[in-house]
Amino acid sequence: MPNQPAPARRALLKLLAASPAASALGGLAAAPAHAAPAAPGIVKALPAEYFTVRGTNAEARFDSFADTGLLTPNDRFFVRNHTATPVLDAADWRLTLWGDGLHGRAPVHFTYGQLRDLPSVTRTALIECAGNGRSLYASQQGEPVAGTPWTLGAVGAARWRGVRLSDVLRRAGIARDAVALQPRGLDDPYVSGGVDYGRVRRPLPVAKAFDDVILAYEMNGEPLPYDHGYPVRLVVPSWVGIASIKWLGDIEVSTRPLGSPWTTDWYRLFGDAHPAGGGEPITRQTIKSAYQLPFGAALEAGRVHRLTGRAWSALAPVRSVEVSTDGGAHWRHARLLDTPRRDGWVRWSVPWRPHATGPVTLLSRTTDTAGNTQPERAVHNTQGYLFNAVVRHPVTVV
Ligand SMILES: Nc1nc2c(c(=O)[nH]1)N[C@H]1C(S)=C(S)[C@@H](COP(=O)(O)O)O[C@H]1N2
Ligand SMILES: [Mo]
Repeated sequence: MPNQPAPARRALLKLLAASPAASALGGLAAAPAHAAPAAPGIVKALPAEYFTVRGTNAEARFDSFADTGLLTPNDRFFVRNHTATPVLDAADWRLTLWGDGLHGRAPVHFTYGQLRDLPSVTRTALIECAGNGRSLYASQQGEPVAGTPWTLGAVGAARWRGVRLSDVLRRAGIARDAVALQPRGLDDPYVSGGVDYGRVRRPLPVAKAFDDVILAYEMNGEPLPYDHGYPVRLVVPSWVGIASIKWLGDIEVSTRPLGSPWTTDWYRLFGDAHPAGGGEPITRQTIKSAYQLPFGAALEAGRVHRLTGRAWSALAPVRSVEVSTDGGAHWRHARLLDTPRRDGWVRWSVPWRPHATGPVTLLSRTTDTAGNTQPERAVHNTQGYLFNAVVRHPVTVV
């Protein structure tokens, strides 16, 4: 991608130019040189113990979630940027709604202050990239896929505060026959392979918008961080991360179905197991579990280890987690440490005393209350979305 270094420079210049922002971020300019490998275009610090930088994105290290609670702290939350974080000012930001799906057909604007004055709601939801776990298609199933080679850390849970999208749509005068919305971000247009795809945007059915979508301005009790969509982002619970448009600038409201490259070229399933020309645009995330342990961790023989992890399903609350410490020959139940909820994850633990030294494969398998269980293999698709298989987690007993 020819434009990578430029956004980084631009973001930094924007950041330095925005003096209240720069002082709010305190030590950034003064950060010691050894602090962190920067990702082009990401504002926050990315210490190597918490993040792996992948191009313009930063994956959270899943093993590092061991010392976090049910919510992922803002400074530990993964970042998925198509281009670069724009450092925006809430004072001159506004949201525009427009399109033939509004009664008056004239655009309607909301300032940041006007949104803050609407009734607020707070809810916990995971944001998880559609491609979370993508690299396991190759490493575990021998199937090549295209896209950012995430391991399991393109997911996080936060408590979001904001306003219901339905409240904003009603106030804007949404027409009875409106069927589709298209929220769009204010980050730079996405250019790849010499093609300008325009600003990041993806259609959302009106039915989902009226169900549980919020326009969030707070994340875990703080104003949204720049990298996570300041001043306002969409949070679309249980859907793939791309639906939760950051740095929201405008929403088209339409009486006809809408499309964008994010529903035609990407975020649908292509490949032998799928309809020719691709499946329907993907919506819901899937079911997963993971150990909070580095791949290849060394564990001492002859003593009891408390293995911990997390399990989540976008389809229904988690019902149980089974683990195997012998490559899948025997399974037992892990203890769930949280009450399973929709749109959240649960922490789990299991004691293990390994005897023989050598390599071992740990497995974990989530089942949810709708009866979905992680399969042994995920169904391949060329872009590596929706990996849901039981992960084979290698460790060594020493
Ligand atoms: N405007 C805009 N919104 C966006 C993106 C983006 O690049 N630009 N990335 C999307 C993708 S692919 C994901 S997975 C989530 C990631 O949210 P996060 O960076 O806050 O973790 O944001 C989504 N919203
Ligand atoms: Mo994503």
